[in-house]
Amino acid sequence: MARRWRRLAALAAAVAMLSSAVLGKVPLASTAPLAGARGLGVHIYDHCPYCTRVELVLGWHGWQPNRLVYGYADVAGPTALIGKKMLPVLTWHDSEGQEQKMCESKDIIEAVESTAESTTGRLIQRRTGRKDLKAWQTRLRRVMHGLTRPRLLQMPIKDFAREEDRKYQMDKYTARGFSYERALADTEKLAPKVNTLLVEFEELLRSDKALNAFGHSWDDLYVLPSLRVLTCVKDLVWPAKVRAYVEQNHADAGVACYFEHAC
Ligand SMILES: N[C@@H](CCC(=O)N[C@@H](CS)C(=O)NCC(=O)O)C(=O)O
Repeated sequence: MARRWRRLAALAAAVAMLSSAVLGKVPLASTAPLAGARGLGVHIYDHCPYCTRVELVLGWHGWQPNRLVYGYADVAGPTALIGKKMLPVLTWHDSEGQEQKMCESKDIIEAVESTAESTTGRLIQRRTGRKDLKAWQTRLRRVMHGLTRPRLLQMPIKDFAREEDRKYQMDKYTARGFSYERALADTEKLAPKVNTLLVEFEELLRSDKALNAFGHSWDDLYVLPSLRVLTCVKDLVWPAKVRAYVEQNHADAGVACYFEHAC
């Protein structure tokens, strides 16, 4: 019986290794996937929250990857990387000069964190599951997109530089019932709601740079990209502490916010 279980376990491990290799990911057993990595490239959409969380962690760890931004309607570019139109993707050459690619923001962040473990140490603790934070995020999600979707199209980012890129985003959300006209007409209704949420957010911050007193965690990685996207909305009033939290964390990572282009 025990031998049978051992055989099954060995088979499961082999399947895990194989699927990892097929997907171009580093097997989880690797403790420092980016050790000796050269020519790091981070392939992103500037406005994408999954991409921002990856850029934050790379930046906080001092990595300065080549930043490759794609037009939102560019299907061929991302597909050439991983076989589907989805970003972020991290690319690099390993210590043997082999090209490596990794998708899924969580996997990329874990690769960065586990590689740093032996040198600078991990920076990101697990998500806490704070109920106050979860409730706040749920309320924000309900009202933020009406403000951000139309305005992101006006930001000077490669994502939406071409007419076809803007059309791609509009078609995507219009097909789900989102109305750009109605959203813009609702600005005066939506902005005060988000302003209230920003005031409430100040109370959730338990240190200047992080949501929790112990430092950065996945709580911050879920929230900071949403707050960054909100920086494209001119009508919002940012409490000083909240603005400092957003600006400082992005500045530390070398990631620009949209404050100066807000409309
Ligand atoms: N689970 C993925 C999600 C990535 C994702 O959804 N990326 C979006 C951009 S925000 C994407 O590439 N969408 C392609 C499209 O909408 O055409 C991750 O965490 O990396």
